[in-house]
Amino acid sequence: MAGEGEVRVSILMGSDSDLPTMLDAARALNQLGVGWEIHALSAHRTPRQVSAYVEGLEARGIRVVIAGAGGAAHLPGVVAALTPLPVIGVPIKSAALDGLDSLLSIVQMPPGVPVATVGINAARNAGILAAEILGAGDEEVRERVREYRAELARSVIERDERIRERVEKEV
Ligand code: RP5
Repeated sequence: MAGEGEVRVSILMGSDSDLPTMLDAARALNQLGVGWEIHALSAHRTPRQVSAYVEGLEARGIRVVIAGAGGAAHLPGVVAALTPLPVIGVPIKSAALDGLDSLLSIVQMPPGVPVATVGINAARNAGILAAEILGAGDEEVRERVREYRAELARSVIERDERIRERVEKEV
């Protein structure tokens, strides 16, 4: 399964149970017109498949990896260890520790092998960040990110106006 257009982002997750959260990354990339592919492979349960998959990414035109995992969330770090492509880690909210375990597992990488970590369950931000990374070298994507930000600002300004109308009525 892949998003529309040239596939430049890999969305990876440790389990299909992460999918509901990770879909937000695909939605953000669709909105910004960036093609993606998606896989569920585990650093612990399928280490060889992870390695084979990651080693094929560059040749297939992938430029950024988004990797989500929960608990002992080693997938983003293992992917970063296997490729020079930038890796964005998404800590998945876990049942036992509310995702703090996932966050710390992903963010505390050793010097030399970084993972750009977003907030717990913040897969949408991971999608936006992936587009921004691509946008650094692609003016069209950069322009779409700029338009998205302008739209975001418009919606905040609109809500600011509405909140004052509400306050005038209610106070
Ligand atoms: C992690 O373990 C996965 O990323 C997932 O968040 C968590 C639980 O996996 P399942 O037991 O639901 O497959 O590796």
